[in-house]
Amino acid sequence: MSEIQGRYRIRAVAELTGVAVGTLRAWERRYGIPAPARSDSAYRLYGEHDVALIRRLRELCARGLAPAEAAQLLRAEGGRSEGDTAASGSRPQEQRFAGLCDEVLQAVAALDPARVEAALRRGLVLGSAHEVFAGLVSPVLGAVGEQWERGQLEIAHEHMVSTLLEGLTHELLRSVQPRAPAPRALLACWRHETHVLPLMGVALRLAERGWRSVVLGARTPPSAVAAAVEGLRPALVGLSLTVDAAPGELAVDLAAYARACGPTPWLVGGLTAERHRAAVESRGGCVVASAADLDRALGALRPPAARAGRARRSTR
Ligand code: B12
Repeated sequence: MSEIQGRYRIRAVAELTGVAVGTLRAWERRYGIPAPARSDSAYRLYGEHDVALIRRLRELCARGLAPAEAAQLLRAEGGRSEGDTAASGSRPQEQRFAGLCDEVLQAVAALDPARVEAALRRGLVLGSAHEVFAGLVSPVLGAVGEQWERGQLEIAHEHMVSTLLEGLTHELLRSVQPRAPAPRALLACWRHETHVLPLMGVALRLAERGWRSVVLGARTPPSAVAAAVEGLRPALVGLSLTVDAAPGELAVDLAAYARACGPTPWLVGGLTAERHRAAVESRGGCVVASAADLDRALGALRPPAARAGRARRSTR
């Protein structure tokens, strides 16, 4: 991959972003995004910011926006990439999504799926896929849970919004999954677990970190994890546990999941995972209690591909 003083040539950028060379040239010609520097011999030289902008443009197109609309949106954002947003601290996430969360919740209360979906879709362009999850999907689910506990919403409301959010998060994930040869994570819910949305949040976070997830989804028994580990040889297995298992059952399950993962590193996360830290660790797994924990765990197993990529670049 050709990189000159921290800058990439167009073929390297095509490889990094999955956007064809011709499309990169067309976006620059038509929309001025990005506007790479030029070398003395007039080659385009893209910086990290340019690469981030291209990824964002690609992501918006994959979410159904026409390239011209996506470019207009990026211009309106001031050409900020996701990293810049975090760095500048401009317009905090909660502010960006606050009005929309309320709108979604009102539509949920009215049992109006079309309105829920319309509001959610407006949120899709307000941040990266993971920001949409953290800023909109997760708060909506939390609020629905609270309103249900207070008796303000029925199970029907919770089911309706969960169904819509499942579709939406799968769509988001498709739009940001890194291409091969990205390292692969296998994600599954504990064998009695139906809360699959937390797992989708994990997949979106992993995508942002350059991992490609295969999501097996709800109620995945150890035997299914074993078969998938055998067939896919993932670099990581993630198991999600929201609802506690019956006492006694968990220990048996843990032993079976540990066998299913074999030498593949495995993480357990979710609402009730922390309670089982000692048991998980005694079987060789690792409990992840926060996003920072996940980043640390990923850092520790930073995939061979990335290490090789860095090494390759530094030799030039
Ligand atoms: C939506 C929802 C549902 C939906 C699920 C839809 C779906 N497709 O996922 C439906 C309606 C189906 C449902 C069913 C049930 N639910 Co429910 N549900 C919820 C609700 C409202 C939101 C959950 C959610 O998705 N949160 C959003 C995400 C983002 O949550 P999160 O945990 O923060 O996820 C992050 C981290 O935990 C972490 N993480 C999670 N997994 C993993 C894995 C790895 C590897 C890593 C690294 C990180 C990680 O990363 C995630 C993303 O950032 C909560 C209420 C609440 N306040 O949480 C109740 C809640 C979770 N449900 C609950 C219950 C009891 C049930 C039922 C048992 C009810 C019943 N009696 O039938 C059933 C479950 C049956 C079963 N066996 O699983 C309880 C659980 C209590 C407990 N801990 O035991 C809650 C807390 C409600 C309550 N207050 O009582 N539910």
